[in-house]
Amino acid sequence: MSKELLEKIKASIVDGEPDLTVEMTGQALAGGLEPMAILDDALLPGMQIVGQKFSDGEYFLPNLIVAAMGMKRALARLEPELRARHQTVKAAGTIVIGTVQGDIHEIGKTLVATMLSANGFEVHDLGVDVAADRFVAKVKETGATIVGLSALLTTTMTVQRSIIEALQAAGLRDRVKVIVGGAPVSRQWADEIGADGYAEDAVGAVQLATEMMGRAALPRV
Ligand code: B1M
Repeated sequence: MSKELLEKIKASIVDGEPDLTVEMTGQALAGGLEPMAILDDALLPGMQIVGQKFSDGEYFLPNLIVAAMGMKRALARLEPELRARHQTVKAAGTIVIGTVQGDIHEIGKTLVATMLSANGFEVHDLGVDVAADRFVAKVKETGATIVGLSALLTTTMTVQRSIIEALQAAGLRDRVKVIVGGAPVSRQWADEIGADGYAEDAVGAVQLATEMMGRAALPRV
C-alpha cells in the first residue's frame, strides 16, 4: 500500500499535478511513512524523470515549472517533519547557504538547507540568485563558519569562484569553510576554485558539514 502511494506521488510529479503531490504527501505522512522515504523513493525519482524528459526534448519549460512547483510545495510539507526528528539536537554549527547569482534553481539548495537544519545546524538560507556581497554580509552578521554555494548551470558555476574570492577580499576566508554543490559541480571543480569541499547530494552535504565541525555524523533522518 505504502509502495503504491509512493509510486502515485512520483507519478504526480512526472504528470505535473502539484495539488495531488501535496495531498498524497500529506496522506503518506499521516499513514506513518518516513519523510525521507517520501523524498528518496517518490519526489526525487519523479524529478529525475522530469529532468530526463526535458533533456530528451519530450518535456518543455512549463513541464519543469509545474513539476518544480509540486516538489517545492511537498518539500515545504515535509520540512517540519524532518526538523521535528532532530528537535533536541543542539546547533551543530552555523551555515549560510544560497544559490549563486544568475541562478534561480532552488529545490536542491532548499533540500540541502532542510537536511542541514534537520541535522542540528543553524541555517541561514539566502534563497536564489544571491550576489557575493550578500554572502559576505550574512557571514559577518551571523558569524557562520560554513558557506554553502549551490549552482545548477554551467554558466553560474563560475560565480562560486567569485564568491570565494569575495570572502577572501573581505578577510573572511580563513574563518569559513566553503562547500560547493549542484548538478554540474564536481570534486575537481571544487579543488580548482579553492573550495573546501564538494557534496554530491544533501546527505553528503550534511556529512561534510558535520566533519568540518569536527563532530561525529548524525544518523540519517
Ligand atoms: Co533548469 N536546468 N533551467 N529549471 N532545471 C537544469 C539544471 C538542466 C540540467 C536541464 C537540462 O537541460 N537537462 C539545465 C542546465 C544545463 C546546464 O547548464 N548544464 C537547465 C536549464 C538550461 C535551465 C534554463 C536556462 C532553461 C531556460 O530558461 N531555457 C533556466 C535557467 C534559469 C536560471 O536559473 N537563470 C532553467 C529554469 C528552470 C525552472 C525555473 C523551470 C526550474 C527551477 C524551479 C525552481 O527551482 N524553483 C528548473 C528545473 C526544475 C530544472 C531541473 C529539471 C531539475 C532541477 C531540480 O530541482 N532537481 C534540472 C534538470 C536536472 O537537474 N535533472 C534543470 C532536483 C534537485 C533535488 O536536485 O538541484 O541537482 P539538484 O540538487 C541536488 C544536488 O545537485 C545537490 O544536492 C541536491 C539534493 O540531492 N546539491 C548540492 C545542490 N545544491 C547543492 C549545494 C551543496 C551540496 C549539494 O552544498 C552547498
